[in-house]
Formats: sequence, structure tokens, C-alpha cells
Amino acid sequence: MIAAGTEEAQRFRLLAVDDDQVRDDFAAAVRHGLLQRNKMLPCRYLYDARGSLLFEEICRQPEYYLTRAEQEILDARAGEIAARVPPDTTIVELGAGSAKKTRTLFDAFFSRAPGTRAPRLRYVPIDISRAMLAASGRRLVEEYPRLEVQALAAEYRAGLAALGPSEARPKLVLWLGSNVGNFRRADAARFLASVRRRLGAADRLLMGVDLRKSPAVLEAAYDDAAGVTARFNRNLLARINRELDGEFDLERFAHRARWHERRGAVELALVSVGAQRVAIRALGIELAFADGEAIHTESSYKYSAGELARLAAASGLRVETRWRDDAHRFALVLLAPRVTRARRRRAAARGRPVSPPARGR
Ligand code: AVI
Repeated sequence: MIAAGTEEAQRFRLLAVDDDQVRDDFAAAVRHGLLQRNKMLPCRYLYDARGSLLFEEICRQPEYYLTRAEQEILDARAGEIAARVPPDTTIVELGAGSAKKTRTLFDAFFSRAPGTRAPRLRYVPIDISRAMLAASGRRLVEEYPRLEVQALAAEYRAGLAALGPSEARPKLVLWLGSNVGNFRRADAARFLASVRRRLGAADRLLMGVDLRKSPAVLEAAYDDAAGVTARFNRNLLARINRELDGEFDLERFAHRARWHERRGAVELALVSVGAQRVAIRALGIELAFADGEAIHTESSYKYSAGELARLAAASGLRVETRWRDDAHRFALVLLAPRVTRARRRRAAARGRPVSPPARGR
């Protein structure tokens, strides 16, 4: 806890979308998703305060290799990444969570100019979990005396809108943890294109991506032996019970994680054990579930090198560098805006030439 008026408090700001809005959006999404023929719930609602803690626990499970593989790459490459961007860069992180991995980058930035000579680093974590941002933001300003944290508790899109125009301050946007995998492929390209529009020519996007691999490894990662992912998934129903006066019996919904080859995604669902009816009182609805009927809760898309290059190209970006962990399970890619001829001509006409695009690897 940091006291108001202290130096740390001045370096930490948290802006949040108001709770009523979040609750209304959740109610509308639950109504819409569960009244469809193929029932679904948007995965972003997995991350209330409890869900965010459960996700942290997932990251520690032996089967969930993603976090460790990404950390391995960051440990090896953080210095190289920090050297690619100017010292006064603002680090913007989409889906920041506890910002555990981001510390590796902060350490690399601050070790370039140690002590009080280090320029202040501005960090803008964007996450839907206000609780997570509040806790991690406070810890960060205590740990890093040269760090300024301006946290934004919002969905990605609202957070991006708050980033300002592409010309404002140099930026390194982080989208780690293979969060891109929770978007359908076409939506991922659309979203990345919207990030691209906020990037100036010298800005970069560092994205963590889980790679395609054996279905057995993938399914185990989303169905750990300790049952943490199952609890994380069921928490979505518990959240409906808590916030919308729902009557889901969690014991009667089984967690399912299945690799879908054609989509290239692990699909998560909650499957009704037996036929049942469930009321959600705050919405004034009663749902009928057939035995074995599924509620789709999350897709986690995996990428090949070719799919990754196509995603970048479709988003107006180019892969500047791609790093992988030793076992080639996970990739960290540094993406740069693709500068079109028209843009170069416009910039030259304004007397602000941009450098020609370097070759992607
Ligand atoms: C946050 N996201 C990238 C995780 C994933 O791997 O798709 C969410 C997750 N769901 C179950 N386990 C992890």
C-alpha cells in the first residue's frame, strides 16, 4: 500500500472505466451469448479479480509452457529489444496483467543508464482487471524509482483510443503472452491494423505468439492435472452467479479443452453434465441445456511462421525480428509499421521523410 501524497503515489495513476458500465456490458454479453443456438461467452469475461488470479496460477502449471517459454526469450533478448528503441520510449502494454514478464524489459531499459542518470520511463499498462492493475502498479513504482505508471483499466480498444496520435512520443507497444491467440485470425489482423495506425515510423510492437505443435502438448496445456484451468473456466459461471444472480451448479458443467486442427486452435468449453435448466435472475431468463451441450468460452489460436508473416502483412506491419525459445514452442516478434510508398511521398511532401522499410526476417 502506498500512502497518498508520497513520491510513489505521484508516479502512479489508475484510470478505470466505471463499474456500472462493465456490469452492463457483461449482462448484455451473457444474455446475447447464452440465448444463441450455439451457446458462447466472450473470453474477456474470464478475467474478473478471481479469474485473473486463477490465470496467474495457470501460468505456474507445469503443462502451461507458454509463460516460461516467453520468459526464456525475454531473458535472452531484453537487452537487444531495449537497444532497438529510444531511451525516452513509452512502454504501452496491452493485457498487462501482473506485468511480471515486463520487469525483464524494465531491467534492461534501466541498466542502459543506471541509477539517477536513467531517464524516467513511462509505462502504460492496459488491462480489464482493475484489481490486478492497482496491485501491480503500486508494486512497480516501489520497485523502480525511475518508472512512471499510468494504468488504464479498460478493454484493448478503449485503451488504444487513449494512446493518442502516432506522432506523440516514441512507443514500444507490448502484446505478450500470446494474447493475440484469443482473437479469431481475421479479428487479430483487424485489431493489429488498429494498433498499427497508432504507431509512428520509429515505434515498434513486441508480440508474443504461441506456435503450432503437437495436439497432445496443446491439450495438456489447457487441461492441467491440478485442475486450475478447469477452475478458471468454471469461474465464468461463478461470475454469472455472483454478479447476475445466476443459478449455475458448477459441478454440473465439465471443463473441455480440444485441439481443432482446421482452425488451428485449442477450443475451451463448459459442457453440461445431464439435461438441466438454469435461471439467471438479474436477466429474467431461464436456459435449457441438453446433456452434453457446450458453452464455448475461449479459442486459443496457434501460429506457424507462415501464418505469423501473413498476419503481420495483413495488419500493415512487417516482422523485423523473430526470436524463439530453445524448444521452438513460442515466438517473440518485433513488428515495425510497413511504410507504404504513398505514406513516404506524403511524409516527404511535409518535409519529414521516413526511412525505407527494412527487410523482414
Ligand atoms: C491469455 N491467453 C493468452 C491464454 C491462452 O493461452 O490462450 C488464456 C488461457 N486460457 C486457458 N489457459 C490460458
